[in-house]
Amino acid sequence: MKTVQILFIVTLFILGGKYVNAQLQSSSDQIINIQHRDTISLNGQWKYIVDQYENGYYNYRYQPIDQQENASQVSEAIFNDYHPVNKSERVEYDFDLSGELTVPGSWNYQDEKLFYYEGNIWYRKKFDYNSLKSAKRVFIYFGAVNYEAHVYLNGKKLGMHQGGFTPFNFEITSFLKEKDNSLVVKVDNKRKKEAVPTLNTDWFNYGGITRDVALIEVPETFIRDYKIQLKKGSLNQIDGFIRLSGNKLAQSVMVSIPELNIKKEFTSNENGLAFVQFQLENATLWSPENPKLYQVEISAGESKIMDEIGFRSIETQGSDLLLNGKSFFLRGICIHEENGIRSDRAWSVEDARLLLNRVKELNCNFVRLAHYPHNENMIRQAEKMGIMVWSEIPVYWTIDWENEATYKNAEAQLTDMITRDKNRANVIIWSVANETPVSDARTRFLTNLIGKTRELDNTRLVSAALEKHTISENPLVFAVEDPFAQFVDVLSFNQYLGWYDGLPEKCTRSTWTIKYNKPVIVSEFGGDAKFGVHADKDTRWSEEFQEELYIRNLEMLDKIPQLRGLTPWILTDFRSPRRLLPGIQDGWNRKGVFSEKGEKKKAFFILKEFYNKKQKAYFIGK
Ligand code: GCB
Repeated sequence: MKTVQILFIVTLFILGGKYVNAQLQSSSDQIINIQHRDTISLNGQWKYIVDQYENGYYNYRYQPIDQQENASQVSEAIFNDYHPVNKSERVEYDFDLSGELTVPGSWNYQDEKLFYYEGNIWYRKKFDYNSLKSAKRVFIYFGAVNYEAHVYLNGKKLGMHQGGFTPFNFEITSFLKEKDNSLVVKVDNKRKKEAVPTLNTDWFNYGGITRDVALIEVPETFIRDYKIQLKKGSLNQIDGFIRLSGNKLAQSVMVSIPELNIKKEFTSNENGLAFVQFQLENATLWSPENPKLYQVEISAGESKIMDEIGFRSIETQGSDLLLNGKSFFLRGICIHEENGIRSDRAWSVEDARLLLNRVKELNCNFVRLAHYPHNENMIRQAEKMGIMVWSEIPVYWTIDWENEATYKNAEAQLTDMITRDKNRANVIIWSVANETPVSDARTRFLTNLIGKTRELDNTRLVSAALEKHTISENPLVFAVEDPFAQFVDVLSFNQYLGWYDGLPEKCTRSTWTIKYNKPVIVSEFGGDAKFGVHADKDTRWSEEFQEELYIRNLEMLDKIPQLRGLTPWILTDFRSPRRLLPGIQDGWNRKGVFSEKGEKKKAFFILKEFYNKKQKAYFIGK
C-alpha cells in the first residue's frame, strides 16, 4: 500500500473515531442523485456561435483571454454578454442575432454544416431565477459536455471541465441574479493525443452539451454524497458513508428505509463525514429476476434526500460469478450511447427504454456500456428492468500512457463514474480500459486505475477488455497473454475470429486455453452486416454471413471452461467516421444485431436462442 493511502486511512480512522477498514470517500466534488433533488431545468433552446478559431478565447498572440487582466472587447462581449450602447464600438459577437441549438443534443445532428465539425462553439442560455424553496445555495449542474467546457455566469468564470461523459457542477449562489442571468459555455470537442479518449476511436465525436443542464437548490449544509450498499461478501450488513458540505458539518444524520422499518441515527465528524453501518433484516435482494428497490431516505438537518436502492452481493469464486451467492451466466450485449433513429447521442429516459427494450428482446440480463460512462437515465432504467451493467471509462486503444496529466484525467473520469453510480445495484463491473496494447507504461497506468477503483469501491468487480494472442507453437490455439490479467477480477477479452481474423469457419478449427482461474467474459466478437442485404453465408456484409459468424463463434466460445458471460459487439449499428464503404457502411459500423432503426438481423435470432438455452441451463443449477 502506498504511504499516502496509509496516511489517508489513518486520518479517516482518527476523524471517524470508531471506523475501521475505511473505504476512500470520493475525491470528486460531484453532487449525486440529481433525479431526487430540487432542480430547475435549463434544457431547451440555447443560442450558439461557431467560433472555429476560438477568437473569443485567445488573443492575437494566442494567449487565453480569460486568464488576463485586460480581457479584450471580443471576449468581454462573450463572457459578459455585453451589448454596446454606443454603436461605434467594435463588438464582433452577438448571441441575440445568432441561431439556436436544443440542449441536450449534439450540434452535429442539428445543423448540416456542423455534421463533421470538431472545434469550438459558444453556447448561451438566459434565464430568470425564482427559487423553488428559498434555497440557501444554488449549483449549476451539467450531465455531460463533450469534450471540454469553460463555464461563465454573468461574466464570472465558474470553472472548466474535461471529459465528455461525466457530470460536473459549480456553485453559483453569489453570482445568481433574479432576472436576466446569462450562462455562457465554451464547448470544444477537438480530439487530442493526450486526451481521454485520444485521437483515434471507432465512434462518432458528437460535440456539444449532450446531457441535462439544471440548477440544483440545496440548504446551507447539505448531503452531497453517500453510499448505502451491502458490505463486500455480506447479504445483510450495510456499510457506507454520508458526506455533508456546508457550515454545520458535525451533526446528526438519519437513514431510514420505511418498508423495512429501519431508522438509524449517525453522527458526522467535523469534515462532514458519517460512517454508516447497520443490519438489514429480511430484505429482498436485488436480482435480474426480481429487481427490488427500496426507498431510502437520508436527512441531516434541513437537507433531505430520497433514493431507490437495491441490495445484492457480487463476487467471484474460482471461475464462477456469484450474485447473492448463486452462480450465474451473463447474457450480455455491448451498447453505444446512441439513438440511431435521431442519429444523436442517447440521453433521455425514452432513449434508455428504446435501447433497453431491444436488450430485453434478446433475453439479456447484462449490458456492457461501451466505451465511456453512459448517462444516468440508462443505468437507472436498466436497474429497474433487471439488467446488470458493465461500466467503462474511455481509456481506449492508444492513450498517451507516459503523460501524467492524461493519467489524472482518466482517474478523474473514473472517480466521477464511480461517485455517480456507486449506489446502483445493477452495476457489477467497473472496466478501466478497452483493447490497450501491452507495454510497461500502459500496465502501470492501468494498475494505478485499478488501485483507485478498489479504493473508491471494493464491493464491485474490476475488469478491462483485453486482447487475444496466439500460442507460438500453434496459430489455431488462442490465449490471453497480458501481465495486466493478474490484476483483474474478471478476465475479459475482445476477439474477432471470422471477421478481422479469417472467415467464420476458422472458429471451428480454433481452440482457447485460458490459464487463469477467473470468470471469463468475452467482451466483444462480431462482424458487419447491412440489414436487408441477403446472400450466401460466405458473402461479407450479408445477414447470412453475420449469422454464420455468430453460430460458429458461439459454438467455439462455449467450450471455454471458465466462460461466464458474453457481450457481443454490438446491439445496434452506430455511427463511426472510420466506416467508409459506400452503399454498405456509409459512416456506420454495421456490427449491430439491430440496424440503427431497430430492424432485427438474422444474427439476433441466433444469439437470442443461445441465451434462452443458457438461461435454462443456469436455472437448473449448472
Ligand atoms: C473493437 C473495439 C470497438 C470497435 C470494434 C469494431 O475491438 O473495441 O470499439 O468498434 O472492435 O467494430 O472493430
